[in-house]
Amino acid sequence: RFLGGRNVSLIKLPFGAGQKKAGVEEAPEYIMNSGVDKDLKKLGYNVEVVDVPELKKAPAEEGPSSKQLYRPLYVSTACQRAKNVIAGELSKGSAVVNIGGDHSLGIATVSAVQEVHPTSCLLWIDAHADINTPDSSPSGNLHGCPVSLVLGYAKPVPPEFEWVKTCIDSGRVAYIGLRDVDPGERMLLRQHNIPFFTMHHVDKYGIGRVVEMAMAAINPDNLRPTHLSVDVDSVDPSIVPATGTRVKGGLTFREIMYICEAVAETRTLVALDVVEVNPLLSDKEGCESTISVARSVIRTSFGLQLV
Ligand code: 4U7
Ligand code: MN
Ligand code: MN
Ligand code: MN
Repeated sequence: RFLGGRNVSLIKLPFGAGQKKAGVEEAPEYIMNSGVDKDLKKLGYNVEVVDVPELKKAPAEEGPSSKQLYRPLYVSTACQRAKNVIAGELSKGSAVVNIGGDHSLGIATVSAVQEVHPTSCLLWIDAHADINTPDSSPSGNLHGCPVSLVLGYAKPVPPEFEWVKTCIDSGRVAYIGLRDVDPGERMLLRQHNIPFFTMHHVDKYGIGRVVEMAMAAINPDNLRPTHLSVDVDSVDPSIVPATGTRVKGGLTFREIMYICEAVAETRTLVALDVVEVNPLLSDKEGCESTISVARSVIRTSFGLQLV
């Protein structure tokens, strides 16, 4: 019942204006060069590499913005473009790997996945909940807001994002890895009863039961296609230092691998996001370690090859 069949499109999304640190737009090149295409071919997939280089080009004018948001026009334009490319690949019946780039691209990835696979569930692996509304955002950075936009919680919607549909409901979204959640975000999570598993829960129950509970909440019988969105800052900064918003006490290498294995086992994966790698924020060794985790996430989510 593997929904993506044997075709996978690796989509390079060199975009970083959802936050303020330069370098995250360089990540797709580094991640691709690590050999993820060969990994997937070895697993028996037909692989297509799709680049969206125009995401690097900022629009000439940002225009006066409401809400104190950072570069909303650029983020909106890039996400609209990325959404169309991703939806095009999904429409061919392929699974997609969305290689970011910062997590504001979640606006594009969720919009595309929900358009083509409208019943799919979303598993968001992150130190952060990324559910700030433009009003609640402490930073103005849109990589902290994608979930609120696709759930329709951003009210009023900033004019730049009027194209974004409320495309998923809270019953199909779950989080694992949280450990840095803002007050406005906590309120929304509670108010809408969104299942979230923090690092405290991972310690308390173990990753096995946490993944079981998360998937039971959003995809109980594996009847839904699954969209797995991996922010690499979910993983502990000791092995993933090359990322913009590090938070101590993250997932171990085995814990992130376990999540990917469990999703692979469901045979329901249609979309995987790997975002927030910033090769410029660490030394050579830290950068290699980070890229290697990103590569392992991709390989493992598309196939169990433990022994
Ligand atoms: B990421 C933050 F305030 N919540 O909104 C914000 F702590 O995609 C961080 O998960 C957001 O890396 C991090 O700016 C976004 C902050
Ligand atoms: Mn994060
Ligand atoms: Mn994130
Ligand atoms: Mn981050």
